[in-house]
Amino acid sequence: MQERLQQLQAEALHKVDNASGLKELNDIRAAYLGKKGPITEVLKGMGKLSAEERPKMGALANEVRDAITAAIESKQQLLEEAAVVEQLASETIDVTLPGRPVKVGNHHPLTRIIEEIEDLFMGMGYAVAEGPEVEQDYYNFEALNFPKGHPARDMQDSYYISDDILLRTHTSGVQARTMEKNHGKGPVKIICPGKVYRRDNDDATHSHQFMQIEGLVVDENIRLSDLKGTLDLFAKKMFGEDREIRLRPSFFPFTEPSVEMDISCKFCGGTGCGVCKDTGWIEILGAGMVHPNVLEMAGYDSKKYTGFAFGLGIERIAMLKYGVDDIRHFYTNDNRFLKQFSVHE
Ligand code: FA5
Repeated sequence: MQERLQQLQAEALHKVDNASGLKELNDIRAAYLGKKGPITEVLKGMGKLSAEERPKMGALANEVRDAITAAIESKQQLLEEAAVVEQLASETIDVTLPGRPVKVGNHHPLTRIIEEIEDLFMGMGYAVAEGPEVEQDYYNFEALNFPKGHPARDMQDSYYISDDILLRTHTSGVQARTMEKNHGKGPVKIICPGKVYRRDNDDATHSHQFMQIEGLVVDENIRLSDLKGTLDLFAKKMFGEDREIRLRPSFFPFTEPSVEMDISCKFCGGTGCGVCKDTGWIEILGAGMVHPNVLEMAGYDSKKYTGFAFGLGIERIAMLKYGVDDIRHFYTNDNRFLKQFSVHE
């Protein structure tokens, strides 16, 4: 019996030594130390031993079990440590590798122009106002001195939703809304950026949907020279001192007198090209002194108050400032175009 136990110990220790994985080690444990294992089997023969030998064999069997258990435990520790080392090696991150570049977006060129113009006018004490894009005929036309059937309505071919509701053709409706809210009292000094819609044919300088910024100043003693000075300052800040500007007499039912402002064409230097339709000039805004009828309709005493207003096309300004030769580039969202305006590259 003693020999058999020693043989089992040597056999088990050899297998433990050669075990290459935790599963194999568990199988050895079950095979040698389990209830149906060979050691238990050997011990069943204890009854045949003398009373003297029995405790010796019992003690030897315990020693054999303890030796196999200790060998399994230390091997288990070795295998677990090896597994951790292997896992760490396979998950190693090389922190010295350069990172992948993160693409950073940028503001749309039209947003940049709006923000620049807002900053400029806010610096002169203007507040920023808003108005609805789906507008009542009253604010888009009637309150601006365009009665129903007035031929000047044809200047702005409109998208009507019902007889009285349309997509606003200009931001000038905000003039009427703002003055009405003030109940004919006190000064008004606002700009209003926003989208407008017209049934214009799309070409290099026209779009059926575009953006405008409206400006309105109403107070006592506001004169045409105030308008001229404001537009002059605006043009110089936006385009630089060297660009030529001209004011032409024009007509809008809601201003009297009315003017339009042109800037010399950046693409041909004023000699004439496809973009400026061979005129050498590009129109960027309409303006004028607020018509007394418009002041009165909004509740202002036109003998006491006067005002000026202007409405500029944001795309046209962006075209001139950035040298974009076709308005449609602003709407196609072509990344090759947009990323030229990135401040990050
Ligand atoms: C108006 O819309 C007037 N409401 C402007 C105004 C405001 C006059 C206050 C007097 C007082 P006009 O239709 O000219 O005016 O348009 C103003 C500007 O919008 C033009 O100078 C031009 O820069 C731009 N614009 C007009 N039509 C288009 C279009 N189809 N596509 C792109 N820009 C346009």
